[in-house]
Amino acid sequence: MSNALVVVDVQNDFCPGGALAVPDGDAVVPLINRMMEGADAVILTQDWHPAGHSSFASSHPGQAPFGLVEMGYGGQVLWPDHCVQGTEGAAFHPDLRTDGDLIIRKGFRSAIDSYSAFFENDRTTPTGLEGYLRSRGITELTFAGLATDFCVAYSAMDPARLGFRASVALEACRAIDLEGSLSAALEEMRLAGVDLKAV
Ligand code: VGL
Ligand code: ZN
Repeated sequence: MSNALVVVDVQNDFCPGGALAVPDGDAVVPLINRMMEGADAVILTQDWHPAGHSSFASSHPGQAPFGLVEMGYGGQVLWPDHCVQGTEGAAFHPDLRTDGDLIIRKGFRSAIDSYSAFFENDRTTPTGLEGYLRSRGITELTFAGLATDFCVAYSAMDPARLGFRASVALEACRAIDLEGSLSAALEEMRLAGVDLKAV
């Protein structure tokens, strides 16, 4: 049995001062750096959008950030422009250890967002992470990072349905908490069989 730590989106734009800052987001960095030492494999994810991405409110005339639109694949929250490929905002937090085994980028298709490290928001387009984990014999996943109620939650619920064991280290996560999205995400994760490790 082999375990992987999956570090979700610990990028400048999700930290204080960033374009989509998660309150206290940078507080997870020292804890995650320590968690990396005990893992058999370390995988980092990076939100990686082209300019003009369809999840940006700026791409929808008349819409403001944090509004909701219908996208064909379902509801999509509109975000401020963030994690644009190659920008400082898309870079990992400068204090985060990035000497992990794999960096998986997501959200790079203009027409579709990807919260999960496994599938894009249509829930069917794969990122390739499942195959990577299976070919390395990894069966257990621990998630940490940003944001608890979006990319961490979506990333942790997919492996549960794919047959991996998944847990979330809540202490090493921070949330956006948009209109109750944190409590909703915690409940959904519980129902999906994700082991929530207490703060
Ligand atoms: C995220 C909103 C938009 C996240 C990414 O990392 O949780 N949230 N893109
Ligand atoms: Zn994004």
